[in-house]
Amino acid sequence: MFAQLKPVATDPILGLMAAYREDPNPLKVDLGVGVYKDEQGHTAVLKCVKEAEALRLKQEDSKTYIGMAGDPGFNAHIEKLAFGSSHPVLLANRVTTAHTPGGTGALRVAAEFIKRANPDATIWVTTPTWANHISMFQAAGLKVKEYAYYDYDTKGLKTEQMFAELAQVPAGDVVLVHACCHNPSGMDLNFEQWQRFTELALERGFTPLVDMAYQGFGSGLDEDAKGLRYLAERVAEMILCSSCSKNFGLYRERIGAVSVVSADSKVMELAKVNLLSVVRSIYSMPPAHGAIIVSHILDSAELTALWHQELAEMRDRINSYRQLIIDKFAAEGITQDFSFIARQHGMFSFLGINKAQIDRLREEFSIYMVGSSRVSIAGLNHTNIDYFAKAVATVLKG
Ligand code: PLP
Ligand code: TYF
Repeated sequence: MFAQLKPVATDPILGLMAAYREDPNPLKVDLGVGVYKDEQGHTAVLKCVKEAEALRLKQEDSKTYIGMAGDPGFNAHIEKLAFGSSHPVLLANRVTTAHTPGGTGALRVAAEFIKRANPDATIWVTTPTWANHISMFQAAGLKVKEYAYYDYDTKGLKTEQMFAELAQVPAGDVVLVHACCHNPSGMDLNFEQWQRFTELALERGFTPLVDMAYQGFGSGLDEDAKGLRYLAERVAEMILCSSCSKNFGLYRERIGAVSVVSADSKVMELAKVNLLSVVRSIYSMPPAHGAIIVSHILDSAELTALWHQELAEMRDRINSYRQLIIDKFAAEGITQDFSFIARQHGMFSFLGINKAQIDRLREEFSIYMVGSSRVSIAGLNHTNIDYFAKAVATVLKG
């Protein structure tokens, strides 16, 4: 029966990762996958993580199963980190959280949970969005539709079109919004736009699903969550999917969380049993390691301070390269306007170059970026930035 299987397209981002690995060119530059790299081009384990792991090794006295919701200590921490410690939804006991295998696990659990609550729900995603969003929601049997978001011409948002389209979303549907550091465009909602989004959610009766994979990578931990906190204060229901892959550098440990906000604590209990039943039907219980590491860090004032420092270092490095790209491009005589790169946030921006130029960068210069011209800025460093700017100048000249 396996011979009857049909071939499937592989994830182009992960394919790019493999192609880069195999490229023998010593000058090769990886601007593909969204993984933080330091000035040495290395994705190091954070110092706070190393310390927490040492602590875990010393303290752990059992490997018995944890519950379906995962580590309660982690779940309490992640709620406070996302919503802020005294958010009304937390004080009113309206939130239930399960830790999940990565942000991806959180999104898949959320999708199955939505399917249970409203099997007819359509989930609306930004154009464009992370490709996995669409395939994951469809795999869970949800219908997916898109709403206008990034404007490839102005390199900003299609603000009015976006709100006009959201004003047509029927009650009972779900609208996915990126909390910060939009993947793939780097273009985020400003606070006023979060307010308008909130108004529409209330008016239309759709349920927001906030995906926060990059808290702390945009402007700061609290700043990046400001919009979702405002939204959560006003809507009766929403879902938040968060990830510790980027901000704790725990990618391969697969740690994230799904938090369901309900109208009151009674509905929250109903949401909780359903959420856990979804979890049980997929993987019973999540892996513990990543959650315990994060808990150890957030339990300790000292490790938390170290984490804040390391997170700020990653954020500041990316932000400084946003400006440096613009400066280096100008120095290479590029006259095209790239100032938008400094107005965007997080790991990614679209360069806005065409397919032939992207192919030439890969084939002639071993510079790898996603086919949409999305670049992962952390792949740049003092050793390769001039090479990159020169190569872009060359392909832009044609
Ligand atoms: N959501 C978005 C927008 C992402 O870019 C990612 C990937 O980094 C995720 C969710 C899930 O990340 P992970 O499953 O690695 O935690
Ligand atoms: O968009 C990115 O590069 C990150 C990492 O299947 C990623 O979100 C990419 C593809 C994938 C899982 C993670």
